[in-house]
Amino acid sequence: MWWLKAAVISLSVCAVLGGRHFPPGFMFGAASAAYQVEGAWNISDKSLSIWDYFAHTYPEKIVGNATGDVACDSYNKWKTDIEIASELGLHFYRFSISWTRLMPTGFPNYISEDGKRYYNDLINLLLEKRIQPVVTIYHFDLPQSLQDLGGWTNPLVADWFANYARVVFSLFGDRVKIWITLNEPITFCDIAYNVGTQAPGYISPGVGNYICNKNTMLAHAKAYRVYDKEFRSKQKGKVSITNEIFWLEADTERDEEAAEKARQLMAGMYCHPIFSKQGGWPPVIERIIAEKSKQEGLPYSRLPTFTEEEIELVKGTYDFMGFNYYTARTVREAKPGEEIGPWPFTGASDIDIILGERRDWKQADVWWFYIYPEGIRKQLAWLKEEYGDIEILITENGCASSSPYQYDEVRVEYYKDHLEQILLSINEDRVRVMGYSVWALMDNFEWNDGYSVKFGMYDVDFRDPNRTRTPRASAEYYASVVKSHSLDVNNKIIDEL
Ligand code: PNW
Repeated sequence: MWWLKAAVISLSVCAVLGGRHFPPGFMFGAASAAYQVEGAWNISDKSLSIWDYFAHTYPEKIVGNATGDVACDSYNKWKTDIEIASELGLHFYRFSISWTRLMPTGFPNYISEDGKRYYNDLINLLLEKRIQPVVTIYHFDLPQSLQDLGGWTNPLVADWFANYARVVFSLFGDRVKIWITLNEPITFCDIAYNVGTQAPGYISPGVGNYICNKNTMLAHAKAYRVYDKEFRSKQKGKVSITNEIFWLEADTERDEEAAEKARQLMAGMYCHPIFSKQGGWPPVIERIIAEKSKQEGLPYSRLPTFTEEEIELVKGTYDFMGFNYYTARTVREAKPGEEIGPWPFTGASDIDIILGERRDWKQADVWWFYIYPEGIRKQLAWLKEEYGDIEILITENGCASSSPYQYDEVRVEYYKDHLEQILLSINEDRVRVMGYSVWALMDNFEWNDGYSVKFGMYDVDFRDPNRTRTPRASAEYYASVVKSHSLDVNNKIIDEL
């Protein structure tokens, strides 16, 4: 009965290794975004996006007056990008499409041949190298011409976006099977309109952010419905949205209610309309903003309501859930009269909360970045509890640094600690995590931080016209994780930690 023995041995090997192994089919990837890497901002028939305009018009809002004019020059260096993705052994590469490169007028009356060629080349070579393209349709770079018409605060933006998405599906959907409609609407609604540091740079806290929030939900939903009706049966892909969520933890036991309120604001405003059974806004937030608006003498809520039809349109428009995780905060109720800082992400002042950090959370050398690996597991558990047993793709996770160091042991440790927590989520909490993507494949234009903040597994030399990419220790570590499909890796970096 040799086979029985063999079976028992292999089962016990699995049991020993199981804890450190990722499930079969679990996908490892890395990510980028068009404006952050492509450069070639005015090449061919490409028109201006809001980030082209913002970086050129308000250089003082970006560290070192940096722009994405050249960035990593991925418009020309895309083959090198695929080479390094290949070197890492990635199962997928997540990149985004530049709306203004593909559809310079913003509308589907004109498709750029050059834009079409660029993304076709990229997708085809990825597939040739057996790397699955995971495509974000929108990553912060709205056509400036649509911004001039109000951008994300004009309700028509939902149709503009759905029409753009239709073009993208029809051109690339024969080969792209995983789609992210919008990346982090919280960033381009809440940061953008609460503090004005992101394009388009308007400040309208408590008003613009909520209008934008509603319109992103409709835009995502309309694009999803387009895929459903016109493409799904032929193309058989999956479509969702990606949200960025900080894990928000009660400061003390007494603060649990405040923490839950904060989660409903940060996660709920962008998840509840899509992923919950009821749809619409998270009730607690809808109620609070309505009350505040009344106190302010408004005859209606600053939070635009969803009609019944809109609730139905948006509800259930997902095939999985995209989730970006970087960091965490503590939450407590504000004391009466206590000033609430200009916290960019939330209408924190609308819900009277104060965010903080724990002393034992290590800080990466970037101001907003506290390292709390347990937060990713807690957030995954919360999402499952709140919205049900949905497949989750971790579309971004990674560590910021301000130094270009080659030996980036903080980043290596960050990946290892977060991947350990993800394994616990999968094995203990039974959360269906389908894959994991590092932000970022290489250093790139980090929005307001310009090139001063780095996330790359590859260093990019931005003084070199060649934009040479050089692997860091984290690249070597990640490649060994991907290769062994586990955290049991022979890697001297880990031994030295
Ligand atoms: C994400 N914050 O955005 C984006 O998807 C990427 O484009 C970006 O490069 C990456 O994270 C790293 O920042 C964020 O202020 C923007 O907390 C802002 C914050 C976090 C993430």
